[in-house]
Amino acid sequence: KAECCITEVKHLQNQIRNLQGQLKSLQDIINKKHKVEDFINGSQTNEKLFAANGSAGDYKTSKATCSQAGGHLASPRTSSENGAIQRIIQRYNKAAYLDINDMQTEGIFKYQSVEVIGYANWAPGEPNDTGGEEDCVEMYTDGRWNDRSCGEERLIICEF
Ligand code: 289
Ligand code: CA
Ligand code: CA
Repeated sequence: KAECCITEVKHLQNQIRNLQGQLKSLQDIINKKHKVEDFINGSQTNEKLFAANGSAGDYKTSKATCSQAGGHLASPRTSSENGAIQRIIQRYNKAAYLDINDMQTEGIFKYQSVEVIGYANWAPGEPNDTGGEEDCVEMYTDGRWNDRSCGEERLIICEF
């Protein structure tokens, strides 16, 4: 009986070693892919991968484009995510819409039209709702936000 158990334990130990090896290989592949994404057109935090392919559009088009790609229009919830999006904006030197708007109630900005924002990085004096028609939010190359009309042409950055 004892012999049987020793054999089983050894077998299990072998399996664990194999799994550890496979895990290490997978981690190496993921790390490499992260580097490639960063090198091409992506930028990431621990949680999210942000990406652009150079295409541009107004807010509605930007949202639809990201949704078709299986993601969402970028909506930063932390300064680290804000920085990751900013890096892409700087690479393309073109401002981008965020998935944040105050369409429902003037002055109350929400993520994806649903949840009141818990993080913001407004530029000085913003949001100012210029002309009473700025319900979308763009990020400048310095990472600051400006409320802006939704019909401008902006770099499309999606999050996955
Ligand atoms: O149409 C007004 C916009 O172009 C922007 O003009 C200035 O940069 C600031 O007043 C912004 O708040 C405004 O969104
Ligand atoms: Ca507004
Ligand atoms: Ca504004």
